[in-house]
Amino acid sequence: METTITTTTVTTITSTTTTTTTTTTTPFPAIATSTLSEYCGCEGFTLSLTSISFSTINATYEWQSSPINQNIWTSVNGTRTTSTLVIPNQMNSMNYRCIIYVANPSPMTLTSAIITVLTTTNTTYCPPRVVSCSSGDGIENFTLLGESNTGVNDTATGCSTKGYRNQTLQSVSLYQNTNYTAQVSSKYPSSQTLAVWIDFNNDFNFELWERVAYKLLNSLSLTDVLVSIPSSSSGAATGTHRMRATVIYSSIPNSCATVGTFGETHDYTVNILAATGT
Ligand SMILES: [Ca+2]
Ligand SMILES: [Ca+2]
Repeated sequence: METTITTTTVTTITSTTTTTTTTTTTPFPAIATSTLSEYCGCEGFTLSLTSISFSTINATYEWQSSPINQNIWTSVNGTRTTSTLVIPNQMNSMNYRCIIYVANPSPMTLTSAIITVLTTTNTTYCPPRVVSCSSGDGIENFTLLGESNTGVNDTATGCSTKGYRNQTLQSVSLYQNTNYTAQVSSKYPSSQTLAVWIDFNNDFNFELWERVAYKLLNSLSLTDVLVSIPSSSSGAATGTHRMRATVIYSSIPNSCATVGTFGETHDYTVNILAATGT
């Protein structure tokens, strides 16, 4: 977004005097901004105004949303005395604008420039909500040996930026309807709860039925973790899938890390193979 300021200068010359009149027009009284341009299901965002060119004394604000490019506006949360608004979740891509009720020096109603926030929840894998791993919470080592000499062998990983490590270049092949043992450690000694999901239906979401491991890590040492790959009839489709491992301190992890304050997420790739007579 950019602000365009149009300045018109009119100079009138008469035989005896010169008069110069300058008129400045700002096309929008403020510009709507968002902390995210793409909403991906894990982290909400905050709308606010910049380039404000009205008096904020006693002004009130009403944010409105419209399905993208449809110009059908509805109030998001009524009229408020603050110009910022937190949007915790968004189903579809939306436009936002703010109606500004100016009080000073005289009442008038203004409308901000529009902003677009796209929803990418169902078209890409969302990074989880940012949690902290700087105290050692999270995943230090994650090892899972599979078939045909494949395996994830992710060791001494430390604390990832924003608590998220995309290691999907590492791939492990696993049979349907078979149990495996992963070895996982944290750098924090207690209350690190691990969950592992595989997106068997490749819909970019990790549902509860896709959880293949769940274990409390209460040691700095490697802990054996049972990874149970379900049968074909229980949804373990053959082929390539995203695998997500999340550790959260003192809370039950979900794949968006929407609970807890400390933890970390690693993503890997799994190739599910057809069961061989098991
Ligand atoms: Ca890590
Ligand atoms: Ca899924």
